[in-house]
Amino acid sequence: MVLQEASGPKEIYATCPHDCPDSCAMVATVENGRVVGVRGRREHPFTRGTLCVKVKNYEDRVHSPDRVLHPMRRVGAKGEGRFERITWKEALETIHDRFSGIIDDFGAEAILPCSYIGQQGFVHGLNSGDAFFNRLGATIMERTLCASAANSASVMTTGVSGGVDPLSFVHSKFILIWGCNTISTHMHQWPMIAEAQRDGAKVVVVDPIRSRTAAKADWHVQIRPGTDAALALGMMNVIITEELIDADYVEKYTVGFDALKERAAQYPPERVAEITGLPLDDIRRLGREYATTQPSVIRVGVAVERHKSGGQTVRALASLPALVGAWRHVGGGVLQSAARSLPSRGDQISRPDFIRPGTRVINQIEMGAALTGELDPPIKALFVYNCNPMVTVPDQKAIARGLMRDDLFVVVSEQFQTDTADYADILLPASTQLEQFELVYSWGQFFLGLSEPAIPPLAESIPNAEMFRRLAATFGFNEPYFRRSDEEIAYDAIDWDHPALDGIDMDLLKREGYARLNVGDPDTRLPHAEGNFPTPSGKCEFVSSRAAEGNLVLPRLRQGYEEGMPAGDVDPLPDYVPADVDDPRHPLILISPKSHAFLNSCYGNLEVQQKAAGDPTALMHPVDAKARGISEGDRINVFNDLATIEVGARISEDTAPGIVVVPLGYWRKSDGVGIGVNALNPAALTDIGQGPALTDTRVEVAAAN
Ligand SMILES: Nc1nc2c(c(=O)[nH]1)N[C@H]1C(S)=C(S)[C@@H](COP(=O)(O)OP(=O)(O)OC[C@H]3O[C@@H](n4cnc5c(=O)[nH]c(N)nc54)[C@H](O)[C@@H]3O)O[C@H]1N2
Ligand SMILES: Nc1nc2c(c(=O)[nH]1)N[C@H]1C(S)=C(S)[C@@H](COP(=O)(O)OP(=O)(O)OC[C@H]3O[C@@H](n4cnc5c(=O)[nH]c(N)nc54)[C@H](O)[C@@H]3O)O[C@H]1N2
Ligand SMILES: [Mo]
Repeated sequence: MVLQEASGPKEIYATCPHDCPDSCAMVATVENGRVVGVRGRREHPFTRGTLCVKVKNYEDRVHSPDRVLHPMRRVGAKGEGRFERITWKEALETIHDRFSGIIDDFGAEAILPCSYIGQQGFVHGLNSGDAFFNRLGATIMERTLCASAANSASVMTTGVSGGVDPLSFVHSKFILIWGCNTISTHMHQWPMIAEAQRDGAKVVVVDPIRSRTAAKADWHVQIRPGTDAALALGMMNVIITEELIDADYVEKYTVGFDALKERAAQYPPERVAEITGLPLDDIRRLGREYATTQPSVIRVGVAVERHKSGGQTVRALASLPALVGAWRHVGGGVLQSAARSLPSRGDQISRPDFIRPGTRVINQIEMGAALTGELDPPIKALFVYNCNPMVTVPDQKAIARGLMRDDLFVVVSEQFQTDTADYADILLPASTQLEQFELVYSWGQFFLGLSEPAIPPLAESIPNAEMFRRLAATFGFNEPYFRRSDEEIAYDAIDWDHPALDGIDMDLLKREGYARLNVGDPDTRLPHAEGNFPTPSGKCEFVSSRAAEGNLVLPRLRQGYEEGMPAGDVDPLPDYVPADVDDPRHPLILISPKSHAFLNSCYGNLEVQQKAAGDPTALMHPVDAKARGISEGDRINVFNDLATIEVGARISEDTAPGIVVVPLGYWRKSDGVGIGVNALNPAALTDIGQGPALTDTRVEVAAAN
C-alpha cells in the first residue's frame, strides 16, 4: 500500500524477502525514485517493528553500486568474472540457441536448473522456474539444502501441522531451544521467549557452542554435535522409566508406544552420556523437567537435522510432546515449520503435470558430482537463480571444477556478481524485493505478507517471474499459464477457500500489507489437545506408517515427482545411528552455522555487514588449540581430504572440545583465500529427506605457514 501520494516521500508496505523464519513486515520510504530507508512495522504482532542487522539498511542492497543491472556475456576465461553488456534480446536468443543445440544433441535432460530460496515468496521464489523447466523437459533438481530432513520427519510424525504458534510461547513454562540460534537467526521470536522467561519459564538451549542464544538461557546443554537423537531417546527412557508419561494422551492420540518404549529402553542415561558427552545427571534432569514442567515446548532448529540420522532425530523431537501430553496446554508442543499451516497449491506453482514420465532427478547437494561425473545424458547446461551454490552447497571444489568445464553452458540470474555468477556465460540482472510484487509465506510464524513495488526495477533488472515469462515466450511456450501476471501467479499459489484463509483476500493484503492466518488465537490455540494430527492414522505416529514409502522428500522440493525414490529403507521408529566417519587423521568435528550478520551468503559482499561479521575465523576450544600449538589470532589451516581453508583462530571455551566452528556466509573472493567452508563438506545425505549431513564432516587443524 502507498501511504502518501503527495510530492514528498512515499511510504510503501513491503515484506522481507529472505529465507528466514521471521518474514518481517516493513515500510520502505521512497524519495525521487530512490528508496531512502526501510523500517519495521511496529503494529505487526510478531515482528513488532525491529529489523535485523542484515536488513535494516536494505536500501543499500537495492541501490548498491555492485548490483547486476544489465544482461551480460562472459568475456575472458571461465570463472574470471569478466563480462560485457548485451541486450535482453541477445541474452534470450543465446540461451535459446544454446539450449536448443543441447536438446538436439543430448535431450532436454542435459539441462539442469538450480534454484533455492534467495527469494522467499510464491511469485519469484524457489519454485518460480519449475513450470518452465518442466515444460522444457529438463532434469529435476531435488532442492533439499534446508530443513528437508526436518520437514519430512515432522510430516511423518505429526503430519502436515504448523505446530505451536510462536506467539503462544509466552504461555510456556519450559522452552527447549534445540539446535537453534534464535537471537541470530530469527530474533523476532526472542521477545516471546524472554517474556516467558520473565514469567518464570525455564529456557534451555541444546547446542555444542555457547551461541548468543545459549548465553541467555537458564541452562545450556552443551551436546556433542550430531548426537541429539541419543539425547532425545535418553529423555524418553527417563520419562518412561520414571512413569512421567501422559498415559491417557498416549493411549488416545498416538500409535506405536510399545515399540517406542522398547527403542527408548536401549538408551539408558549411562549410554546416552557416553554418546553425547553430557553429564549423567543432566540427562535425567532434562527428561524429568521437560515432562513435568508444563506447558513445555520444543523449538527445533535446522542444525539437528544435519546428521546421518538427522531425520530420525527430528522424529524423536516431534514425538516427545505427545509422550508427555504437552499438546494439551496452550504453548505446549513443538514448532519446527509454521509454513505447514498455509495451504499452498504446489500443482499450480510447479506444474508437475508438465513433467515427462521418467525424467531424471538430481539432488542439489550432489551437484558437484553431477557436473563432473559421467552421466547419461551429461549435464551440458546449468541455469542458476535464487541460489549461490559456490558458497552454500557442499563439495565446493567439485562444483567449481564443473563450472570451469568448457562444454558447460552456465546461466546465472543474480542481483550481485556472486562467487557463482563469476562462472556464468550469461549473467542476467534480477530485481530486489522493493522493485517487485510478491506474496511472502513464513516458516516461523502464522502471517502472510504482501510486498508491493516501491520503485520500478532498476535499469534492466527484472523479477524472476518476468524472466520466466520472457524465456517461455522465446521458447514458444504458448500456454496461457506462462503469460500470467505476477498478481495472477500469487492468486493461483494459494487455496483461498481453505479455512486458514477465511476473511483474507488480496485486497485486504494490499490494504494492510499482511494478514494473520485464521489458525486460532495464540492465547487459546490448542492444535493437538485432542489429537487431530493430519497423519494417515490421525494420531502422532511414534511408529511411522509412511516409513514404508522410503526416503520421503516433500513435493515442493521435488515438485510432487515420486519416481525413483528409494523405498522401504527407513526405520519406522526414531533412532540414533552414529555417522561412520572415524578418521584418526581428521579427528575434529566441523560445524558451519549461520553468521549473525549475513543471510546465508547474502550480504557477504556489503560493507556494513562485512564489518559486523569480521574476518572469517575458526572457533576452537583451548585444549584443542594448545595441543596444536595454536594461539588466538593465528592464521590456521582447517583441512581434510577434500580441501584446506585458511582462516584466523578464535580460541574460547564457548565451544566444547573436539569441535571446529567455521560460520557460513563468507564469499570465496572476499577474503582472498578463494575457498569457503563448504569445500570441506562432502555431499553426504541424511536418512530422511535427503538433506545435507553437514555435522558428519571431520577435519584437522594446523598453523598455516
Ligand atoms: N543471521 C542469520 N539468520 C539466518 C540465516 C543466516 O544465514 N544468518 N539463515 C536463515 C536460514 S536459511 C535458516 S535455515 C535459519 C537457521 O537457523 P538455525 O536453526 O538457528 O540454524 P543454524 O544457525 O544453522 O544452527 C543453530 C545452532 O545449532 C548449533 N548446532 C550445530 N550443530 C548442532 C548439533 O549437531 N546439535 C545441536 N543441538 N546443535 C547444533 C549451532 O552451533 C548453532 O548455534 O536461519 C535463518 N536466519
Ligand atoms: N556449510 C553450510 N552450508 C549450508 C548451510 C549451513 O548452515 N552450513 N545452510 C544451508 C541452508 S539452511 C540454506 S537455506 C542454504 C541457502 O543456500 P542459497 O539459497 O544458495 O543461499 P543464499 O546465499 O541466500 O543465495 C541466494 C542467492 O539468490 C540471490 N537472489 C536473491 N533474490 C533473488 C531474486 O529475486 N532473483 C534471483 N535471480 N536471485 C536472487 C541472492 O543474491 C543470493 O546470491 O544453504 C545451505 N548451506
Ligand atoms: Mo535454511
